[in-house]
Amino acid sequence: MFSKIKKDFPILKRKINGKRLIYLDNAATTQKPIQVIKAIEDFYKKHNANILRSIHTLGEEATEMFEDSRKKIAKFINAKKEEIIFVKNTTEAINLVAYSYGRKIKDGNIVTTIMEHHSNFVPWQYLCKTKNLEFRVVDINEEYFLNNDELNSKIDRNTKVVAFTNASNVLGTINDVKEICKTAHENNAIAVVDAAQSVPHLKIDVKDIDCDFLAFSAHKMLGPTGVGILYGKREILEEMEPFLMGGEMIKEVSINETKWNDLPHKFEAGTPNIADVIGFGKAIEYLEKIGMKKIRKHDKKLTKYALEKLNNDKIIIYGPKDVEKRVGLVSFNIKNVHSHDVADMLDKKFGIAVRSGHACAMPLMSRLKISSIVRASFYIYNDEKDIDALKKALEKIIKIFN
Ligand code: C6P
Repeated sequence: MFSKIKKDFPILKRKINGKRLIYLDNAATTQKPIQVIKAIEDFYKKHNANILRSIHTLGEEATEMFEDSRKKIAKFINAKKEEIIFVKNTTEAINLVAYSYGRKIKDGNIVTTIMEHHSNFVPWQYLCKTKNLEFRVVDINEEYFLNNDELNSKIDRNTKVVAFTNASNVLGTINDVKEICKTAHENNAIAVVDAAQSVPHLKIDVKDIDCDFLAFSAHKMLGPTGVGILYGKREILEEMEPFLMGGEMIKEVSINETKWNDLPHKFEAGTPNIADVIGFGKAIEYLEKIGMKKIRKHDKKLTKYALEKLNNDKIIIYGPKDVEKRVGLVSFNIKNVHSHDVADMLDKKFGIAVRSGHACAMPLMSRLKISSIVRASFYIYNDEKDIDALKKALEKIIKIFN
């Protein structure tokens, strides 16, 4: 099945610097299948109208298609449709929580971890600074897992929010979300899960995890850019004040007062990214047709293969050894060669796209005592041949630089 998937992705036919494109930058954003591209085109060609406003045929069609996507996404993570809020990306989803929920916090501490992407670090650090709250950061151990003892001691009765990633975009480490949410709740804190790198790879069930908030981006799972999802528990969202104010998030406005709209619209001010939300619905359909279990199996197979193939005394690999405990990405450095030089050469000489740099995780870079990494990240259209090509190219780069 996975061998046939490539044909659905037109961009994979491209040549880069005369070579077949080998796309290994999926943790940054994945490529889009023709089904998603066509769904967006079809919307603009046949159904384009604003939603929830106009009672004409196009308006009703657009609203139905948009809300249908919301239902698909809700089902995908086992949430209720009114618990799915459309934003523009994971970053905005987390900022919404830090701003709207954060506004109610008066004292105490917020716990996060050293392996966070800046999106789940900076908003909390800023909230702590502006509200005079204590900002606590849990470290990792030598095996690249969160330090459990430290986690359990840093979360205490004064903790208001535990904000942590389900899977690290640098290490690949999968954290025990269920257990961390439980610890947060035992201390009357809420749990905010950054699922940007987990929802594309793992079957996520928000009821089973029992998180209070979960954030992810469509563009990292075959969907378009400009669409993010914030899942929030209904009872918590009901109590929160809106983040942005304007059209469609109101029920009634007078000179003296405004009544907020019902969920989820209370948090969706203004015209949303209608076409791309509909495109994301198609991406969910595509992933479900393959099945998240199969996607995870493929992911583990490629990660295991990559870890074996990149085993070289000139290459330093970061992240857990056990593929059961990591998502489909491998970060590494070639000794004495800057990550940007490696990435540049992979692109220019071999047509291989990888990410290089600090990967928006500067606190983690400092912790690892490095300034940057090279990262190869996989998705459903990658195969062993792509990794073989990466291995060969890296061996040549090692020779050139030595
Ligand atoms: N990481 C990467 O190359 P946005 O940009 O808002 O869609 O996603 C932000 C984000 C939040 N959390 C994690 C764990 C992430 O990996 C990302 C995005 C990309 O690693 C772009 S920096």
